[in-house]
Amino acid sequence: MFSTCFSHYCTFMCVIHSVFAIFPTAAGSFDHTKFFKSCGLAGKSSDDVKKAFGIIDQDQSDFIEEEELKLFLQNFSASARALSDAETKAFLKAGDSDGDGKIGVDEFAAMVKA
Ligand SMILES: [Ca+2]
Ligand SMILES: [Ca+2]
Repeated sequence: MFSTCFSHYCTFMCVIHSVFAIFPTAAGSFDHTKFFKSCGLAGKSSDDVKKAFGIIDQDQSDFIEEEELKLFLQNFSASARALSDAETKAFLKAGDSDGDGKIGVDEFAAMVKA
């Protein structure tokens, strides 16, 4: 999926990949706060956070919909599991502050930096 190195994405994706040692493998164990902290995204510039958003927003709709959120981990590793429905809903609820059922770039940034 993102196996090609896109210059400036490369460093970013390498950081992300390095967290796989601590990656949640058991269903129900995903914790987005821990994830963003451990992958270093929380400390990235808002430009980098926007780039990450653009990767997760696969259909370029400017929103991360539930379906994209479910496959969130697979953007970082093709072999990662999909989130469970419960995890996806919890993740969405945590980020969706205006309640429209999807995550905008501002909501994403707020969640990453939380
Ligand atoms: Ca989208
Ligand atoms: Ca929203």
